[in-house]
Amino acid sequence: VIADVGLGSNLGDRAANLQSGIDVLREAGCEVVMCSQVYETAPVGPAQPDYLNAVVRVRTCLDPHALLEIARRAEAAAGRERTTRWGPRTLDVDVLRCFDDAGRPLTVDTADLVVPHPRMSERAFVRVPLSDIDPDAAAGLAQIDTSGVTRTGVELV
Ligand code: PH2
Ligand code: MG
Ligand code: MG
Repeated sequence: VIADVGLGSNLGDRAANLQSGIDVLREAGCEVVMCSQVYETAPVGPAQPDYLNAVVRVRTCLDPHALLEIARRAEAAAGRERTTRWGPRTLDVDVLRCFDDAGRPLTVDTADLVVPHPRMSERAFVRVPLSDIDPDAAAGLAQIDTSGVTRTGVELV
């Protein structure tokens, strides 16, 4: 499975938190094949600090639910506390899209996981980094407001 995974952080050492998310994905056997730039983004939802956001593409033999499990483990490892919905967090790891080995999109629609992520296309903090790793995602980017999204010099490895 190829999966595009969104990373976000707006508490603590944000860049280190994003990197720790990537590290946990790798330890779980995900091969990181592409990594977007890191962007600083205005918060969507309740007032809270600005985020750093990035998207990585991974290749894995995990199925989408197993990947969700790893995402939660990565969030917990970064000390995430679940408070309010859309509230501030040290690390958010979202399974955005999945593809089978032939490159066909996979869909999941269960209580705990919906893929593709239902709100990803209208969110500039997802679309802009996703466009770095997928030129198709760049199409239509002009139609959404990307003014709250700025590139940082931060490099994830
Ligand atoms: N995540 C949210 C809510 N709001 N805003 C930004 N800029 N970046 C995020 O990653 C984000 C958000 C819930 O997952
Ligand atoms: Mg999220
Ligand atoms: Mg999430």
